[in-house]
Amino acid sequence: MSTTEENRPAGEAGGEAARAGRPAAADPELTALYRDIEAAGLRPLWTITEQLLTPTPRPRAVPWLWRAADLRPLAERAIRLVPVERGGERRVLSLTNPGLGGQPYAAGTLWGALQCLGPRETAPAHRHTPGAIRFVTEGEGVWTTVDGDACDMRPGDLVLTPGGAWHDHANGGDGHMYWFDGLDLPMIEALDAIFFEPHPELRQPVVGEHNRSEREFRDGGGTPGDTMVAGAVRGPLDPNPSELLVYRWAETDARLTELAAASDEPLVSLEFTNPRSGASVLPTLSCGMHRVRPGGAARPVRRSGNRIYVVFRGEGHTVLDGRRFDWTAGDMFVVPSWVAEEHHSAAGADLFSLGDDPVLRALGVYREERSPAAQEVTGVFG
Ligand code: 1HN
Repeated sequence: MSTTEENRPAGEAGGEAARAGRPAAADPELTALYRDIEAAGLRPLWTITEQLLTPTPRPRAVPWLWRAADLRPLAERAIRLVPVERGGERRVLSLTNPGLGGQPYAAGTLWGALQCLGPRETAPAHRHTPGAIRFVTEGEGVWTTVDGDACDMRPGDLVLTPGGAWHDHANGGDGHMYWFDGLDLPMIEALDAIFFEPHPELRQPVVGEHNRSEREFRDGGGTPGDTMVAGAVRGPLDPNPSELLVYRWAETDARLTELAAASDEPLVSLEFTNPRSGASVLPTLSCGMHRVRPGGAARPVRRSGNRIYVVFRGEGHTVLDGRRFDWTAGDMFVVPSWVAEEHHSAAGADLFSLGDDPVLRALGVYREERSPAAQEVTGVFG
């Protein structure tokens, strides 16, 4: 690059001010340049480089935790007071990250929420481009119908509603039911690719017996080993969602037990996979389950991309960038990109996770970093 008279900053002292967009008062030409750049609808990159190109990710979302003790009674009151109807579509309380300026998102790329249904209620059938997953925390009697396949839901089950699939939730029982909803909605919104369509009927027709995808998978010779991997998916990427729509807790639990027996790590993890390709369950979202061994203290790890955790069983705490987040069953917390996380549990615990990492991997921008030393705890959340 050449340094000519034209682009050399005017004098030593003036250079820094000029780059920062703070023209020295004595330089009317530079003042006029910045005024005219702004008036032309332009921004000079040299004044904003450092805020755009940060050494590591600076997510606007902050580490945060929502307690079951708050979520659960509010959902119960909503069941009593707010009907589930067309227009509103769903009785859902969204995890709203205080770093995101009031947007109803848990993190910049992820929607997380608690959804609930009362006795005999139906959340109306619709479809949209964002993909979703459900992780059941409590209750029974609800099935989610996905393109005609009624998938029964029980605690610990994972149910997929891929982008574009018709879906409704029906409670055929007399109890209340609660589950975690995770969606790629903020990501699809950022891509300006939201499409939504209500189904002409409240409930779409159910085709045949319940749990068709599960039965077809079994009848085709599929085994639980095809539905999850130890650790996390590293290999294939798949633009298609899994055709298997339900991952049952009994199988997840059995696999975690097996993994824990075969290792002395403080934490064992599995990721649910698309059995056809071995990729993540949806092209945009990964789902995992993590068992913290009694007395377990996992080593810190940071990853690019966002994650939401749902505490399924047990209690413990997670250290996020030096702050301790205490949790118990039903709590939900978010780990924004590149925040160091470290899980602990005295009596053992099971955590469900939702991540956006398939997208980062597809784009070649995924990174993770492990550290051998526990973080120093300098604060406590809440
Ligand atoms: C949705 O369709 C569901 O189908 C849940 O249960 C949560 C959040 C935003 C947009 C669509 C559901 C949602 C959603």
